Parts: sequence; C-alpha cells; structure tokens
Amino acid sequence: MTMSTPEVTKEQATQPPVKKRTFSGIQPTGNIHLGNYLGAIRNWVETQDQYENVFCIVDLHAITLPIDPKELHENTRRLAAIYLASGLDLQHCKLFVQSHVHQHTELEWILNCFTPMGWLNRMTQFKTKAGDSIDSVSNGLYSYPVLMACDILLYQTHYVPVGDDQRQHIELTRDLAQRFNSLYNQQIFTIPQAQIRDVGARIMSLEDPTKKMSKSDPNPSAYITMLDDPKTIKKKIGRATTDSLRLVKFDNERPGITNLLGIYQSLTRASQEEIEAEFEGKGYGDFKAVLIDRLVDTLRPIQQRYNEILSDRGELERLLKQGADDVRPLAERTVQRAKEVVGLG
Ligand code: AQP
Repeated sequence: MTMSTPEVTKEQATQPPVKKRTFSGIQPTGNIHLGNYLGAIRNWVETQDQYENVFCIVDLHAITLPIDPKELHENTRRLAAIYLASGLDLQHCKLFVQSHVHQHTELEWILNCFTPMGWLNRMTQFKTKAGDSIDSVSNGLYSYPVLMACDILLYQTHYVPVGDDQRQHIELTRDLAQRFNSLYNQQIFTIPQAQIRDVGARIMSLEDPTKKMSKSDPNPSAYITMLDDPKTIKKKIGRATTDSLRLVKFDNERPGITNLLGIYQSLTRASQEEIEAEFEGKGYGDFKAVLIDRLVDTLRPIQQRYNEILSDRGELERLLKQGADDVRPLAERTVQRAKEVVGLG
C-alpha cells in the first residue's frame, strides 16, 4: 500500500510561512551604552527579517526609580531614534512607547495577583538596584519583573532577545505563563524563550570589570555611550582597567583585559584564537588603539543617522503613534482572554 502525501493547496503554497514573534525593550533611563547595543539592539537588527518583531521603549519601567519628568520624556524620544539609527526597519518591526498601550498595566495588575511573593523575593536585580535602601525603594521596583512578564506575554511572544542580566526575569515570565495557563487549563499565553548570545551578552564596566556596564552607573567613565565622540571613546578606553601582566589574551582571572577583548570580539566577530594571534607580541596600548578605531567606526554612522532622525521630531512622534496603534489590538486580545478566564468584567 502506498501512502500519498497530503496535497498542498494552491492557496497554502502562495502563503508566506508564519513568522515567530520576538519582543524586547530598553528603559529610557539614561545614556544607552555599548552593553545595550551589543547585548540587545544589534541582535534585534541582525535577525529582524526572520521574525515578526515588537520593540518597545519601556518608559513605565523607568519610573521604578526616581527620574526627572522632562528627562524621561526626552530620553524616550532619543531612545526611539537610537533604535532606528541602529538599523531597525519598520517594514519588519513595530516600534512603540510602553505607556502608550495601557494594556501593559492592565495585565500587570492581573498577573501581580498570580505572582507568589517568594518568586519576586528571589529576583537579584531588584536587590542590586535597591542596595542599602531596600525598605524605601518603591513597590514598582519590586514588581518590575511582573510588568516585564506582561510586556512579553501580551504579544504572544516566542523569543526575547536580551543580554545575560535578563535571564532570571525571562525564567519568571515563563513560570508565570505556565502557572496561569495550567490554572485555567487553556493556552492564554505563549511560553517565551530567552535569546541570549554567547558573545556580547555581558559587557562589563570599564572601571570595575567585575560589575556589569550599566547606564545608571554614577561614573560615566565606566561605560561607552552610543553617542560618545571619538575623543571621549579614546579617553575612556585609554583609562579602562587592565592589569600589569601586559598579555593580550582572554583569561577569566584578568577580567579587565578579557572584557575589552570581549568587546572587540563582539565588534569583529573573530574567534578568540584569531584575536589572540592578531595581538601576539603586542601590548595593551596597541590593542586599545585598534579597539578605539573599531568602536569609532561602528558608532559614527549610527550617530549621524541619529541626528538626522531627531531633526524631524514630528515624524518621530508620528511613527511612535503608528507603532502603538498597530500593536494595541493584539495586546487587547490577550488582556480580554486573561480577564475572561479570571472572571473579570
Ligand atoms: N552590560 C550589558 N551587557 C550586555 N547587555 C546588556 N544589557 C544591559 N546591560 C548590558 C541589555 O540591554 C537591554 C536593556 O536593558 P534595560 O535598560 O532594560 O535595563 P538593564 O538591563 O538594567 O540595563 P542597564 O544599562 O543596566 O540600565 P539601568 O542602569 O537603567 O538599570 C537588556 O536586554 C539587557 O539585558
């Protein structure tokens, strides 16, 4: 007996394959740095044509710590311009501001009521950010991971391209989605997966390479911003912490030089062996000079485009409004389903 393969209808054959969806975002809390670029934005750009992408400026997250209102408003626009200048193409991506889509906070209340305190107590980022002020920081900072889970789950996301520091938050998102789905015995939320690269997922501070590069670092020498000019880049890399061994090799015991080599590896996509061979017999000064040139060459075109985008504020506002209008129906569908199963309304 021969088995015949099911026939593909003419209509199916002409349909493009359905793409999986990605979601990611960055807080408009300050100067977007090299870690944000290499750990997140550049990866979004590189794979944007493979997925249906939803990218957000997560301004609601930015008020979990005190921030000047004017600064927040301006940072939000500037971050949108950085996304676009880095190469996000609106043919492939929806781009919007989180607070323009109220479904994020609506779903957050619901999921807050399904999140055990014990799960949030285990989150490390909140403790690092709170530092010694654990009793006086806001409830918003504490429940930040729930809002982040909602950002992702609202759009029935398959993949979340992020840096390594977000691993724990994505795990919590998955746990929450699974808990909610199994409680109501329905697939209300797609279970997302983190997409974290091997190289560039954890760029460290230039001053203290045992700490992650962070835009809220009070010391600007600790990070390279995406808008730093060549002179500033030269100064910051020139004084970046290394050691006295003067050996240009990857070595976890020497986090300073290893961090700089990791940045170079991420920019060049060369292997560790190729990079070590390139600098064999050379000193830190030679290596830093090449790294500086590479950084300047990478950031220069982004900075030019950024200035062009910001010179037409009206168009930028229009794009952001359009992005929010485009994603709202999907967010609303998810919220409605969640409300229905919970018995709200
Ligand atoms: N140092 C880093 N190396 C690689 N990736 C990084 N990311 C952040 N720092 C690094 C990735 O950038 C994206 C956006 O991060 P965020 O703004 O939402 O919050 P964050 O992770 O807390 O980033 P910062 O720079 O440290 O900001 P502040 O100081 O405001 O908290 C995420 O994908 C993150 O993984």
